[in-house]
Amino acid sequence: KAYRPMIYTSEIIPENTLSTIRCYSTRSTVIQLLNNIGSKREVEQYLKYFTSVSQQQFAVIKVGGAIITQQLPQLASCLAFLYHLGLYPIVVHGTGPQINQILEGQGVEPEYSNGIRITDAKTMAVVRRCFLQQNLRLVTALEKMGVRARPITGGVFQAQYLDKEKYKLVGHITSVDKEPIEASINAGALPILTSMAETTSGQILNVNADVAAGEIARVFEPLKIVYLNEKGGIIDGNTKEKISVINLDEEYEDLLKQKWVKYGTKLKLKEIKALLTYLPRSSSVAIINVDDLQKELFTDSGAGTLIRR
Ligand code: X2W
Repeated sequence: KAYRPMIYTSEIIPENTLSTIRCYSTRSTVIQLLNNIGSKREVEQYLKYFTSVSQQQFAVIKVGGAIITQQLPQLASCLAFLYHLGLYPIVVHGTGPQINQILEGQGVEPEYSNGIRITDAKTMAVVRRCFLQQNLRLVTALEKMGVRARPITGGVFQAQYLDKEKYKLVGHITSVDKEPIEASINAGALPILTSMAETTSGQILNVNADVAAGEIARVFEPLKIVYLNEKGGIIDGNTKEKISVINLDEEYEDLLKQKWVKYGTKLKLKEIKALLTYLPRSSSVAIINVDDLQKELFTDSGAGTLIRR
């Protein structure tokens, strides 16, 4: 049986939780957060729902590289909150902005096609370094909050070259090994994944983190799929307003024809469309800001952009 450090079930949430939590130094965060979100009844209802499945099926959370730079404390405390409730999201992170910063520092213009980085060997060295650095940053920030976190920087994504001529060292994921992730969760540690993949002959390839997170969601079929971005959702390029819901069955074709839907946004939407077509109809993807994570998980109203079929 998988190890859960703490589960607050319906008996303890309303009355006794707060006193139980105080035994732990980081638990004050939990108290604060519980007070910030929804009613206790709502929180309790969602906790029951989230603990009704196996631990690895709670959530997949994709963290954009920009979040690690701009909102690391908020991110770490959100993940700590979940961890201390006994909820273990599978975290997949990117590192796009950090790669670009280093490349620009070297006088190299980052090159993309369709939102995918063209990754030559020199660029791949930067990609790898950034992934390892940002992974360590995230894991360290979590450990400082009393969270056991396991860096998983390889051994999960098997890949082939997406198009060696065009993109060079970029992978198309062909299979996902669940074992390192399950082992981490069973050992009571949050799995923190980079989106690097490898070929059968051991060549490391670069994969877009949105795509890799989608592949993880495909194999684990979690209750929640969350993409954290700094904009807190998808912003309509014409109205400049946040889109609250996208119903893919009705809106996808039109959306893809919009001029503002390009590069990373287009890639993200395509990935999410493929994922939700594959998963049960009840599945949805939320694109939100890290500050709204609790609200998204524990209240009916949610936050950011919800994508469903
Ligand atoms: C991405 C991987 C990092 C990533 C890249 O090199 O930028 C490809 O495009 P964000 O921060 O989530 O955008 N890989 C092939 O996706 O990071």
